[in-house]
Amino acid sequence: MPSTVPVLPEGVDPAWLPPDAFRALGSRRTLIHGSGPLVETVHDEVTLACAQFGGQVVRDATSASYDLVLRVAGDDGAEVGEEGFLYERAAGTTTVTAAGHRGLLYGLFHVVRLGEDAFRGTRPREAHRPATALRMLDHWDNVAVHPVMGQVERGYAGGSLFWQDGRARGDTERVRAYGRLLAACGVNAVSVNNVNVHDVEAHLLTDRIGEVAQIAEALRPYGIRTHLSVTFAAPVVLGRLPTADPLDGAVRAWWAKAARGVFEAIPDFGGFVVKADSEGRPGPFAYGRTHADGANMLAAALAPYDGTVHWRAFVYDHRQDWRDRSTDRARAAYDHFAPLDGEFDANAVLQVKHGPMDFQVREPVSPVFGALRRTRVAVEVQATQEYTGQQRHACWLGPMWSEVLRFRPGGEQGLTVGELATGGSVAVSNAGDDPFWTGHPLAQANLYTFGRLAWRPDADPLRILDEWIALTFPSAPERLAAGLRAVLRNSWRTYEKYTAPLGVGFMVQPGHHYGPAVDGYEYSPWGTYHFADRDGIGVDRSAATGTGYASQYGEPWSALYESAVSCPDELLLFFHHVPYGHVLKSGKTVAQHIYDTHFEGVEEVEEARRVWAGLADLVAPARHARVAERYDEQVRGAREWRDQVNSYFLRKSGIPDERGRTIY
Ligand code: GCW
Repeated sequence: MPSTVPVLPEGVDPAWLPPDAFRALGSRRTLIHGSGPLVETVHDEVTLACAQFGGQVVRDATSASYDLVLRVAGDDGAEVGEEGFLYERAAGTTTVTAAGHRGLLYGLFHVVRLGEDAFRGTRPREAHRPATALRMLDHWDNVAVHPVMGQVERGYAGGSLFWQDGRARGDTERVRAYGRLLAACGVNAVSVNNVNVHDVEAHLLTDRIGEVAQIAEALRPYGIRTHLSVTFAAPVVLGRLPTADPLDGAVRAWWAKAARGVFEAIPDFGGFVVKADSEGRPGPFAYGRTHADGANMLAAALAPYDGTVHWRAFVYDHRQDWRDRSTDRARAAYDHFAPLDGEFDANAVLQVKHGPMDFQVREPVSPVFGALRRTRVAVEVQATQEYTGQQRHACWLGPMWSEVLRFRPGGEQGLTVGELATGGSVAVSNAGDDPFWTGHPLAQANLYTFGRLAWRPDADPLRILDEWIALTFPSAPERLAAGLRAVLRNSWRTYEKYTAPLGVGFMVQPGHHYGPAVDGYEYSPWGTYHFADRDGIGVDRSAATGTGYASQYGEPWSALYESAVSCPDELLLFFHHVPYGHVLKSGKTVAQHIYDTHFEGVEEVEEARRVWAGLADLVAPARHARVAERYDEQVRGAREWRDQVNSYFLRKSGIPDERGRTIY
């Protein structure tokens, strides 16, 4: 039997699973007990590690003592569910007990993460289980290269891992390697195509489902279920029906048959992801139906097979008149979906972007999480750095996602977003066929952190960063670990400093969204305005005088955001239009804050580049060079942002920099 463990193609970076990360495991005596497909994966993993480091692996024996016992024990581990495991160490033996084979795989990677610590001292029984059953990466991958968006929409890591030359890749070794990386950080679902489903990709649902099945087969040994983005218009474009009306009998029958075909090809298929009535995609509005009608129709088709529909809440008017101040894009998800609360079927999940706009460097948490108490929701973040430097800039998003997941929409006593998102955690993937997987090698930390936060939304992101460092650089001296921490831990805040200030968002080049253009979207139909004039800047979203968005929150948030006095500085311009002389809680005026943060942001990037240069002797040359080259671009980009933003506000406001620095 060939091993499940993929052989990485020549030149591909092992990311957080280099052989050395398995040293502690591979040099021990391990007993594996139990059966199930993923137990075979666990067995192959341990076998390979032992072959490399001199350990031993034994199957289903009883006597003798082992350093590590990995066992599937049915009832014994039942309290931690299908994917959880119990972990303990006593009398020189470390034991992982799982109720099912899936849990054993996660238990194995837990041992890998602990390294030598897994084999020291004693540990009382600990229960580990994921916070949510769905931890998914959405790939915005096109099968055919799109004339504008390319192979991967908003992709900054080369081509697709799944699709090449208009078809599923024949060689699935790399796909399996991806699945392995994902399993090691806790991800268990992947959606394999873009939510903007174009003509070619529509066929994956029916006549090209075999290609999806090929991908599913490669991911399955690592516990990953495959999902598919589908177009709402499928009955028309594929089935040649005259309508896609969700209440039409023939349309419903068409979807039921399509779902049957999918599950015949992929028995453990996860479900559909749908972007409907959004940015030009077809949806139920065309037939006078609601989004609940649309989602429930697909839920009904999937229900016989336990499939789930992930229906995206990213629905807004992208043909807005900038002259009309009463429309507010931020309001859209709540306005569309709050009235439908309670109307979605049990296997329909509403997938909500973490903020009300679109993955900006700083947004408030979407009010939808607090409003929909009778709907299963999933939280969607963006690992692909569309608005946060496009994997040319180092920007570790762990702290931002952690803030979102720990936010309590109902106030201190209420549940967190991580707890409310019972429908799962989803990230738009930042991976592609680039040798480093993510373009910027340090962007691997975002992918890893997402998986770990999906597993445990209340985890400390800095500890996850340390985990990633220890796995990725297993024999790293402390100087390297300290350097990596230094360049990453605050990189999100640094990025925020040199880009759009105080939560106002955008100010990017239209279309590709890279680099500054303060007024890039100001008079466009997209609804992403900052309203800067000679006197002030910001969007009045208060209930008293603005768009009323602030009142979509419950207390204490609606009161906090309503007033410019109580609104947190970092969100001030998201919620309020204020004069440049407005004094922030920090004691600085808005104008001075803009100048100061933009100078600081650039200095911080310059410092990060220096720190990275000083690590050259500790990092493999190819990786070091790739990151160094990205830092050159980040420094250039940050200076461009600084100078455009500072010059813009100096010219608009006429307020000089207190410190007399050069502004153009
Ligand atoms: O962030 C925006 C992107 C689009 C994307 C859309 C979405 C897939 O600019 O490229 O489309 O969001 O989330 O659907």
